[in-house]
Amino acid sequence: MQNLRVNAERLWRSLMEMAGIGATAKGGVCRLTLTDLDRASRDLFIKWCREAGLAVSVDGIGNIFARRQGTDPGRPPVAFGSHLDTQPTGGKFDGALGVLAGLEVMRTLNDHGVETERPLELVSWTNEEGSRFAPPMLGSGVFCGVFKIEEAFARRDVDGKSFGEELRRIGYEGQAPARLRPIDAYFELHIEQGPVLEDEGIAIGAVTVANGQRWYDASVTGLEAHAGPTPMRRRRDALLGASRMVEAVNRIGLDHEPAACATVGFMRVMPNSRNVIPGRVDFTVDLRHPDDSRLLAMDAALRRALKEIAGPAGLALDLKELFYVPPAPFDAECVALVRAGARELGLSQRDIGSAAGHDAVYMNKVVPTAMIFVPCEGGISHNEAENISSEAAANGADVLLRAVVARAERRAGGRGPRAARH
Ligand code: HGY
Ligand code: MN
Ligand code: MN
Repeated sequence: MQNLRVNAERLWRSLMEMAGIGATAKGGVCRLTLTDLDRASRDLFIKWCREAGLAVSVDGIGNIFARRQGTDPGRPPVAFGSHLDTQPTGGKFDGALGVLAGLEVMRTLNDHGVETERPLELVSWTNEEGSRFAPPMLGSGVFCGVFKIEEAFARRDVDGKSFGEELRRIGYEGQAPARLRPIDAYFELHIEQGPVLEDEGIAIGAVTVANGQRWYDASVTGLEAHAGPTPMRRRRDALLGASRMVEAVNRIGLDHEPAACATVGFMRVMPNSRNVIPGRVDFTVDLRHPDDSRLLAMDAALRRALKEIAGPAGLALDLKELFYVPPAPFDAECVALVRAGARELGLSQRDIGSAAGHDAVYMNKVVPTAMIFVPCEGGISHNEAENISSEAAANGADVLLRAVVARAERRAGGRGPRAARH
């Protein structure tokens, strides 16, 4: 194991080929969940898994599992993976790195004839991003029992298409039960999506906690009216009210700095006509914090602020909390395997928190889980300019390889790993 390294060129080729599915003119990727492009990426991933001799199964919510048998097939598998769906102006590596580095781990073990006692399972989760169908992490959420599959199937996109219809349309409503089964541990490699590792010149982040999140849908209703004859003081302008609310959301984030985040990322103005005073505005709110009590304080501040803006302006406010996930400290034993992998490779490392949500956040509720971060250029992500070096991709995959094999080889009772058999 000591000298085992992934094939960095092969990993990079796979990343670039996958990035070609949904490639945008600006060098990013738009591969929204359950679209034809998502289907194409799934088909390619499954083709590669089968070429690597993995047994592929798809569950009822479209999660894809690719299994490498262990010498003791009855033991719960060590799982690892991420997601292939992207944001509308996403990058090549958010999600895809974790899935394809996992595939590279399987290919590398095959190349060197390494067997592991516990089986290994590579996972590609459905709808991690939550951009087309909110809330996010629906595939892992159903698997981990956070959502009922019926709830997921009923979710609709902005065009009114349902999750269930679209999953069936792309042919990925699988036969395997979409529910938890015995899994020994879960690891997820992901780009940091923030600036810390790059700023500090550090190669590997051992993720110790994922921030809590609260997502909301807000609707502000005023009165559509003619932009000309309607006197300024007689207006009930929904967009003016919503604009003040956006400012209030930003203020809440600043009031809880440095660990807080508060974002309005989506807004729909109706009727969105230049000479009509907007009668209704729908928008989203995304609050995050590593401390649950601070996140709750941000929630209270949000409800208060929006009400105080809507009332005097004669606007009706409807605020629904769509999604809440508490902060998630990861499993100490699994995090220690990430640190040990980086140490064995002589890579610089630090503990770090995740301000982004990941499928690992839900897996962490039900099995021992840890994440590995690698730096991304400028800390930029959810942006077509998202970029990493081939070296960072290989570093992350090499740490993933070590953590997964060490976990799969650990003897009962948590004692250290046996030497993996070649
Ligand atoms: O929103 C998130 O943190 C993740 O990218 N879905
Ligand atoms: Mn992601
Ligand atoms: Mn993302």
